[in-house]
Amino acid sequence: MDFLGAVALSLTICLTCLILLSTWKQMQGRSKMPPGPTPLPLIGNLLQVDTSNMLKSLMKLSEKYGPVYTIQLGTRRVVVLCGYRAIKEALVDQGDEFGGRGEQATFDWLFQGYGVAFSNGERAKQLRRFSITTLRNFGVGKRSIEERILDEAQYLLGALQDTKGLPFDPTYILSRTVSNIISSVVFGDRFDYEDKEFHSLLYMMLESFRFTSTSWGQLYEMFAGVMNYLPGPQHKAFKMLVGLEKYIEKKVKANEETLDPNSPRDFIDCFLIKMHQEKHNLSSEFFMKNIILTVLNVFFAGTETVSTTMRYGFLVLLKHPEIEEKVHEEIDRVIGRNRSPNIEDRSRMPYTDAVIHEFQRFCNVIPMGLSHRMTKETQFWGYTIPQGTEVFPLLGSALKDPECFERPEAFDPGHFLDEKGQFKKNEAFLPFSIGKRFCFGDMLARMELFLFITSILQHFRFESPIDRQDLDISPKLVGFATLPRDYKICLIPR
Ligand code: D3G
Repeated sequence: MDFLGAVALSLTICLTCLILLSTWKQMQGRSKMPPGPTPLPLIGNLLQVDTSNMLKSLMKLSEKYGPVYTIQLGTRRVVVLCGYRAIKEALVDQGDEFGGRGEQATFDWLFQGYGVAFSNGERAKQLRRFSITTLRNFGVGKRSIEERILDEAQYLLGALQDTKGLPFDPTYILSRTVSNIISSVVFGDRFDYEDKEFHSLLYMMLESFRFTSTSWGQLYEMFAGVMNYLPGPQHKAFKMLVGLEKYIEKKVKANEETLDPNSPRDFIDCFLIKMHQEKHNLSSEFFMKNIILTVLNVFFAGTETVSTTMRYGFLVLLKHPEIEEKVHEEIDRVIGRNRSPNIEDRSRMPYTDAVIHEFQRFCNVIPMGLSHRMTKETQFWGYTIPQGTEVFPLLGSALKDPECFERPEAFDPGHFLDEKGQFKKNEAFLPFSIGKRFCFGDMLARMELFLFITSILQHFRFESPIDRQDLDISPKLVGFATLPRDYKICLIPR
């Protein structure tokens, strides 16, 4: 056999082995798992999904395979939970078993299992408890954070005045304001709106968030192993994440040099103090890598989710001025024009509260939630799910569950109002997920949404520079996040 023949033969053998190995891995323990489409070797069920809208594809597959099914996404075998009931019975009723964290390939590239959001086991437990306590100590859920939000709202109103009623893209004005709240908790201070470094942090967050929501980003979710070695936009996203990590590392170092253990200034100080207290504990989770990456989790999640929801919400209001009008009416009646809103107003403003809930439901900011993982082999709905299997709770499928919402595809604040116009809860409202790993920034997010939105609408009304008919409120990207289309808005003082 000549040399080329030998090469061809070895390649064929290698490929055959790879295919056999992949098929064997895909089949392992599958018989008792939830049903699902038959995977092909190497690519799994790639051909059955549309990476430009994974939520839609996965919901469509559940019409055939039911609310609990198995899918092979490239190298990952995933159990999909579709609809409120499946999500609740898994994440709440069997919370311990479903409480592990799965992958988010882009973010995992940097996080590698460290930091509060993408970790597992004892690490996740310790970091989560610490983060919740520390946020609370810095006023989250209390009067002091309310005051911080209202102060920031004044800066926001100033920036909005400066637009002089001319059309502008609201993305960065909103993200600066929202980010300053979590920044003052984690870094001890707000940023000036003109701060160039702040702009670059916001750009890095938005761009990496955007990447995870693109078709390419979703392809990376399936084939991270190979795509790490191929050129493509994933490398730009990595660069953005490294930029964020470097900034936080710098802040942590600066805090270390000026630390007074008796008066912590921010979240970072608290973490450093904890690290000191536990320096003799070999199994402590409070070390440098976990500080940096936990701060990055909190900073990122605390910026991008709320600002995307507000940006999407304002586009919806441009499309539906009759809804905006009713919010104005309620603000004028309950708060008036002469004082700032406060959090107690919310319970007296059922319509506004319903509109904000409907923003969150309709915007569906994290449509497939964060991936979970089975902590042990578990029986669920008559199936056996092996330990380590990933689970996608399709939060978007609960938010658009036709059993729970009358017109799931429409924007309708009536979803959260009873016949008397009072606020009506809905158990399928799960934008923050549920169970052991639900979002612990929920209170902060809800406070920000209420106070920022009412502050803006107390002082301004919205106008669209283009014809309302031409505004498209369907999403631009649906992947890890849902992102609205680009638009411009005019804010007219009222
Ligand atoms: C993104 C990057 C790093 N850490 C957290 C996130 C993130 C975005 C949205 C959520 O987490 C869900 N709370």
